[in-house]
Amino acid sequence: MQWFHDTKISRRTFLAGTGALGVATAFQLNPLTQALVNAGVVHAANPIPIPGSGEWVPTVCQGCTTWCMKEAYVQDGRVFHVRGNQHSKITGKSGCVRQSMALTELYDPDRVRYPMKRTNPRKGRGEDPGFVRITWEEAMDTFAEKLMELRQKGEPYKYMTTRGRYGFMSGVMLANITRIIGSPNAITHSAICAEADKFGPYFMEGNWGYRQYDIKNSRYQLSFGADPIAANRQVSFATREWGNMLDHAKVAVVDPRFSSSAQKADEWLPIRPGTDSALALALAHVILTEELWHKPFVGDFFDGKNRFVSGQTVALETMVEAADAAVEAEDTTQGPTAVPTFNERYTHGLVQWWNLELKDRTPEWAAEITDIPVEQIVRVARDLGEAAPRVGIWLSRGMHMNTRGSYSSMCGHALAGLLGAAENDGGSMRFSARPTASLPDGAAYRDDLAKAGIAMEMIDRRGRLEFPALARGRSGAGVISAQPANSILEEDPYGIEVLYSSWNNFVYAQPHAQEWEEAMKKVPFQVHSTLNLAEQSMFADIILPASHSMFERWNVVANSGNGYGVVGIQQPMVKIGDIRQDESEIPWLLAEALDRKGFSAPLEYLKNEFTDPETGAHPTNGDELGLIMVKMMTRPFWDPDSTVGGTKFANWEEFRKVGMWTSDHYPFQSRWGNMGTKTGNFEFYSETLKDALQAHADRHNTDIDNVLATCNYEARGELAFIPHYENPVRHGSESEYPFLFIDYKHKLNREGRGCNHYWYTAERDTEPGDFKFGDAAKINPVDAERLGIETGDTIRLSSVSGTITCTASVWEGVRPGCVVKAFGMGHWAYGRNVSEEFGRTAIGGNNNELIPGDYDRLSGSSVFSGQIGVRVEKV
Ligand SMILES: Nc1nc2c(c(=O)[nH]1)N[C@H]1C(S)=C(S)[C@@H](COP(=O)(O)OP(=O)(O)OC[C@H]3O[C@@H](n4cnc5c(=O)[nH]c(N)nc54)[C@H](O)[C@@H]3O)O[C@H]1N2
Ligand SMILES: Nc1nc2c(c(=O)[nH]1)N[C@H]1C(S)=C(S)[C@@H](COP(=O)(O)OP(=O)(O)OC[C@H]3O[C@@H](n4cnc5c(=O)[nH]c(N)nc54)[C@H](O)[C@@H]3O)O[C@H]1N2
Ligand code: SF4
Ligand SMILES: [Mo]
Repeated sequence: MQWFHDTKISRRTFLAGTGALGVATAFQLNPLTQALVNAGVVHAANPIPIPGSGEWVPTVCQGCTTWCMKEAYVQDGRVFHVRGNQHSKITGKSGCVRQSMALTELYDPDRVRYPMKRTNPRKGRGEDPGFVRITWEEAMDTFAEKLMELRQKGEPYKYMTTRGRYGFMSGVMLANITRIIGSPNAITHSAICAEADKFGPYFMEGNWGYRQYDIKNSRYQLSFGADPIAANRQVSFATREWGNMLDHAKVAVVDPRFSSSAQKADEWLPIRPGTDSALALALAHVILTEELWHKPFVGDFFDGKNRFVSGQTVALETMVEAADAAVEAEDTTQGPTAVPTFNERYTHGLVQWWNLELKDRTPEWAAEITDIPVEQIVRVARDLGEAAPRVGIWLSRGMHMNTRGSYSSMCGHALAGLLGAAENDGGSMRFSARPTASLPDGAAYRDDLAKAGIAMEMIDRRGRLEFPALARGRSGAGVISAQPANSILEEDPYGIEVLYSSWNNFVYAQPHAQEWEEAMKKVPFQVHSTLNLAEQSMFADIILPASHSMFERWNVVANSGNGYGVVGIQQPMVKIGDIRQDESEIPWLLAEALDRKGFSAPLEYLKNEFTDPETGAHPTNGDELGLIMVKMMTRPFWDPDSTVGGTKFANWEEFRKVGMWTSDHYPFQSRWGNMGTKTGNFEFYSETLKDALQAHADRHNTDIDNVLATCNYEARGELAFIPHYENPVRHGSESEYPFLFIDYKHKLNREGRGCNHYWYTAERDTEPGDFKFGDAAKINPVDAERLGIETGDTIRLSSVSGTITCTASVWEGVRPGCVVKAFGMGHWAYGRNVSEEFGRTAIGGNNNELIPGDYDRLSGSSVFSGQIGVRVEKV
């Protein structure tokens, strides 16, 4: 590969004490160039690259879950620039503000550049792990030895892998090899991400997944907490199109925080936290009483007369006189007959929903609960009805990652059904098909020990009575990402003795982070595959320096937007230090190390099952494995004999140069009547959920009401199957913790990654009310005056979970009674820019030390929003 260079940058790692900030330059550089030199992006001696002599190499950004198709400009073995892939029908060459921060992650002087081992056996905050450099061979041999000890004890299930962000090849290392070793415990971060987001869409329209929004053709966007121009999953596309969209669509943003999107919206609805479902139900109430539903999708009353009157039930059937033909024929056998009062077209259970729930959910009722005025609720409902079906209903973690959030998700998404916006032009639709080929799972390589191991209960307790985790409608099919900490501490179902964490920082990113810190002290042997030393690393015994996803590895990543599904490849274009590709080289090295210890199954699996589709060759090392996996997965797109639609390529090399495949445009309305639910229709009364709950209850010899009571939901009887209101669960009493905490993603966050970056801290004030270099907790001036707090004061925030210290910012964009704070600061161990003293002291505080450990158990999700009580005190 001529475009692959090892730049051999010999910077010392953070703990070895790097002096990169002090790069000596013989001449004065302007501040921007100096910053680039400091970050290692350009050479001090020759800071200006010769233009035009490099090349654009396609790749994919994974700075957030938008997963944009990109091109990186590589010259002289360095990456200088990133832009949208010119072939992308979602973004073209454009990109969000964070795309360039990928470069400073790549060239972060604090990156880990070689494997290390811990020399201090004591684990805990403030303990210096005493990392020292080791070889890859020693690292992998130690890892393999620990796994072999577990197998020798007959306890391979005490091995756990955790993953945060990932590429599509991650399953080989994290799940398939783990199962060959004999553990079922491949734990993903999905349930601290947004599983509740999928709950409503699945149980109403059969889509366990996120949605794309046809904003180019929409006439109304209603956001429940989403801030699409700053976060969520369409950021580059939304930032490009939002301005144009404002010319033809109204926007209403429901959020206790005056978000970037709210600032550009027609309506801001600063809702009382945790009460979104009341608002959604009241909107539905008005849409029905005012006959604003989309009849071509939902249907109509048999005689066209609206019977949805507040407070009144509607009969499921109505008696009608005999048909005229029977009267004319004097056929007296045909008396009055019963017909459905409402003829539903592509939906199911509208009248039951109305009778069981909606008839009483008036705007007046909702106004009391939500604090949103009746007139505004009615106005938004009417505008939605007028714009239907070209309406986007945008959900977010803020509205559904709460204790009863599965039902919030249903309440919100139900509006897409009523307005005919589901799977429709100008509305929202599931992700487009992106038919990558799957990789061989290695089942044939599991011996009896492995089979017995993977039959053990999983560490996250999924499927227990109190953890239905109904992903895709199956009891216990979803992950409960936060639960392992508790399981480890209680040794129920058992303890974990070997942990491999890949691309995650659970000690920082998990709610009630203190519990992860405690649990990690208890796991005797841990490996962290990471770019930077992070809080998670501080508990690790072995550090594996991983490739940067965008520039240093082979992988496949797919996404959807603007009606197109896209599949892109990441490819190695540079290499910093002695790193390895996390999803191909690291599994290969582990398999080799296990082989050296006499356990050959993982290596046989990799050598036998993976074949280059062009040459038939098998891999002989991890880099080859990476390329082969990419070619195998993407074959449907470049094999000339393939029958999948979308972009056509003649061969692999042609595909590699473009770097991405694009599907045909989304076929709107094609799923109407074929939704993938039990009835095939959009289920306002979810027969699909009824079956799933019944199956879970049967598994535990109980009834559905008991499942709901055990899992802390209020619904009993048939309410369980429809979108309905549940009172928010408040964590902490109002007297002790009078404020409610609002956590959100800063527009510069690249999940937990780009944070050790000068721009990240220096430009934090790109969110209004935030400070440069600081960690702001924003409160309303009314509250500030009452508490005698001014901007710049040091304040202490406390909740039932813990206490953090940060800086007050008095800002009108917060609903009174709330504290708004961006996720992202409060790292006690990351890098020089984001920790006050690495390994000990953070700048500001981690929101997750305030957020309690609680669940929305039907989806398995962790709680991050709803009503988290906090106390605010001036220090
Ligand atoms: N900038 C940026 N974008 C990202 C990411 C990132 O790190 N940075 N990460 C990506 C990832 S991993 C994910 S999962 C998605 C998540 O994207 P979203 O699901 O959109 O969720 P969050 O960004 O976590 O934001 C929560 C939002 O809810 C609001 N909120 C809080 N409480 C309430 C409430 O009670 N009601 C309402 N209506 N709103 C409330 C907050 O103000 C905030 O706007 O974003 C992705 N996009
Ligand atoms: N309070 C609060 N908590 C949150 C959220 C929030 O909005 N508020 N968001 C939640 C959400 S939506 C998510 S998805 C999770 C994310 O949380 P995690 O799943 O823990 O993921 P990250 O924080 O992105 O993981 C960061 C780690 O991965 C390493 N890393 C970065 N790039 C790579 C790579 O290419 N390869 C490898 N091997 N390692 C790499 C970094 O150095 C760092 O150690 O956090 C959740 N936690
Ligand atoms: S940070 Fe997110 S939105 Fe921005 S370019 Fe990367 S993947 Fe796309
Ligand atoms: Mo996420």
